[in-house]
Amino acid sequence: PLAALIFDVDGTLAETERDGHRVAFNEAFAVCGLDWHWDDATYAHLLGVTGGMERMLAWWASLQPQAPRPEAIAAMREALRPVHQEKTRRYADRVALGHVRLRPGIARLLREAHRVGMRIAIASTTVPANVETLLRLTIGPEAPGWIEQLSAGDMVPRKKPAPDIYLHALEHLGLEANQVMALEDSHLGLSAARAAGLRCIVTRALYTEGEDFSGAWAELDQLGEPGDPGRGHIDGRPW
Ligand code: XBP
Ligand code: MG
Repeated sequence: PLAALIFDVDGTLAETERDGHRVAFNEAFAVCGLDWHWDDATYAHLLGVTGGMERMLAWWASLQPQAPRPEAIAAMREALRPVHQEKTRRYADRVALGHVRLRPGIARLLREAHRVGMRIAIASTTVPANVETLLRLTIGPEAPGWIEQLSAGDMVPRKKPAPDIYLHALEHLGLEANQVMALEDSHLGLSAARAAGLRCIVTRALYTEGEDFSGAWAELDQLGEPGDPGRGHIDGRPW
C-alpha cells in the first residue's frame, strides 16, 4: 500500500522558475554588481544544471576562456555565496508578492493527503527555506507542518538527477521505495526518482514540456481540480 507521497517543489508544486527564481537571480546579480542577466531562453537552457549555486557556477565557467580549475571553482563558490543569499531573500519577496502560485490540484492534494493521514515528504534541489516560504505564503501557516520530512538543497552531496535526495527522504521516512509515490515535473527529477527505485507521477511544466518522461508511472498536464481532471496517461492507460 502507498504510505507516502514525496513531492518535488520547483515546477511541481508551483511554476516557480520563470517569475520566481529567474527574476530573483537577475535582481541579485544587479544589486551585487554582476553584469549577468538571464533571459527566458538562457534560463531554459540553464535549468539543465540543478541547484542555484551550481547554475551560477556553470554560467560563470561558460564565460571563462578556459575550463576553470577546481581551486578557482571553489573560490568562486565562496564569492557567489552572498549573491545566492540575496537571491533567496528576493525569491521569498517574490512569493510574498504573489508572483508564484500553486499549480492546479496541489493545495487540494496536500490538504487531503494530510487529512487522511498519508505521510508527506519533499525531495527538492532548492534550499529548504524556499519550500517553507512557498507553502506558508500560498496555502497558509499550517501547511509547512504537513511535511513530515523536508529533504532539500545541500543535505546531500549530489543534486538531481542523482537519486541522493530521494534516498535521503526515504531513509528518514523509514520506508521502502515500493511504499512511496514521487511527484515530479522534469526529466531530471524523474531520473532521480527512478534511480531511487520510486514510481513517479510527472506533471509536465512550463520549461519541461516536450521532455522525455518514459519510465513515469503517470504523465499528466496537471493534477487538476474536480471538473478539470487533467490529460495524459496513468499506468499505461490514457486519462
Ligand atoms: C529546482 C532547481 C533549483 C531552483 C533554484 O530543481 O533546479 O535550483 O531553480 O533553487 P528541481 P536554489 O525542481 O528538480 O528540484 O537557488 O534554491 O538552488
Ligand atoms: Mg522540478
